[in-house]
Amino acid sequence: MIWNGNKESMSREDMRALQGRRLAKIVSYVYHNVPFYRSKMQEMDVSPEDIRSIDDIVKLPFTTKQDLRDNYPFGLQAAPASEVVRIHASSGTTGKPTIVGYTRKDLEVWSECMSRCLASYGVTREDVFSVAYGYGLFTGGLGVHYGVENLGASVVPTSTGNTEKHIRLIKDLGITGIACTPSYALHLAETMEKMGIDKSELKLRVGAFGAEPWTENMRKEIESRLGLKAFNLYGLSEIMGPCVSYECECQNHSHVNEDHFFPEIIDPETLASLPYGDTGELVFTTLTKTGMPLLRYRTRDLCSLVDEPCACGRTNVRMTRILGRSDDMLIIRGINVFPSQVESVLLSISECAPYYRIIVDRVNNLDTLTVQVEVRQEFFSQGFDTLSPITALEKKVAAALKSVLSISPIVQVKQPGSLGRVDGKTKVVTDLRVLK
Ligand code: DLL
Repeated sequence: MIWNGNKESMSREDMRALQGRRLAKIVSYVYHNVPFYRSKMQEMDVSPEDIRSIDDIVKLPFTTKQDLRDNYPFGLQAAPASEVVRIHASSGTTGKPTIVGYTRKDLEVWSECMSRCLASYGVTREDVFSVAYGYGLFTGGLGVHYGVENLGASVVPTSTGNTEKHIRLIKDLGITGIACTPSYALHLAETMEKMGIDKSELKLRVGAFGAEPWTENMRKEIESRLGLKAFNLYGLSEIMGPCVSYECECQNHSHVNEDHFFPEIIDPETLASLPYGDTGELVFTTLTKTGMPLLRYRTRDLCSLVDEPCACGRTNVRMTRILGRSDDMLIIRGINVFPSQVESVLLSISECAPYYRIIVDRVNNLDTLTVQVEVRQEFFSQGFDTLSPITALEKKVAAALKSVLSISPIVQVKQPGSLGRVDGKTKVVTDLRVLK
């Protein structure tokens, strides 16, 4: 079902006119309320009056995660604090998270866009929907939650955690829909099989999966093991959270809610705009956000845009699956992890040498993070030949990493010089997950 036919099936011409009007308004708003944007635009000699149509977007400055970090925590917020009603946070490249404040109007837009996604997956008021993304600073839990309520289906806020209890609830409550990361969906399937529960005993029929990359093969596996139809859901906290784009019944790329989030593709090296069909870095401008509007935010996600009409009747532009990233961010159990965050934790612990490795793997469909770090020579010679100080140090490092990353890593403390150097530097990240 199309939730908002007016906006999802507009003529391309009307959509571009609407986007142009909204862009002019948002540019004037940030120019007058966010000193960061005003000075960037002044440096580029652009004023709000220069923005008359959506094509003028190329005159505007880009925004990066580094800009958000430099203006931590509220420097890019346009609305006064009294208008902000919710604050979320996502990982930054170092210890500092990215803070995003939402006004009441932003939350309404978020729920509206999320309801469009769910309706497109075929969710109706009759459905009972389990939201198994994390509730908290992460946008996944609350973002999907309010979309389900807004649509009028029942929401079961299961969040992440006890998988067996979750499966019992799916069975006992007759849960028909689920939202979680695709890897967690596979983990659910596996746990279910171990518990001796067959998918025919469940009423699951639809799933909204995202927050991490996944493939067509994973889709087939999830569908056959859980007995549901699996749809892609894409989003990022800086722009809104889950709801930025969504698959329809054709499952041929994801429709962008482009009346609110204007997408562009650029060459990540030259920053030149690329035409539809070309693969490059995805960039979004928020056209209606009032809490923290962003101009030309560089997502670092690589994909392409498709503007051919879709058989479902929606006319909004589609984006392909995310093919990779133009930075080194890892997504582990749906959580964004930058190697630099691991490094800054290790460097803050005096016993650790600056030689480490990060190994990411997938065991029983759950991502694992192993951090190997060399102990400094001076601590090693002070008695690291016995096991207990090593175990204690491993625990200390694991606790420090957990508090920054929100993921429990396996920490292995290694002897000085044992990690091997490549050109004087250890190869830092090994990702053993093969997305088949
Ligand atoms: O992951 C928001 C979200 C929650 C999306 C639940 C979908 C479902 P962040 O933590 O800010 O926000 O991470 C955003 O995750 O730039 C992509 O690299 C990746 N990502 C999100 N959805 C998908 C997807 C949430 N469907 C980053 N496919 C993005 C591939 C995805 N990658």
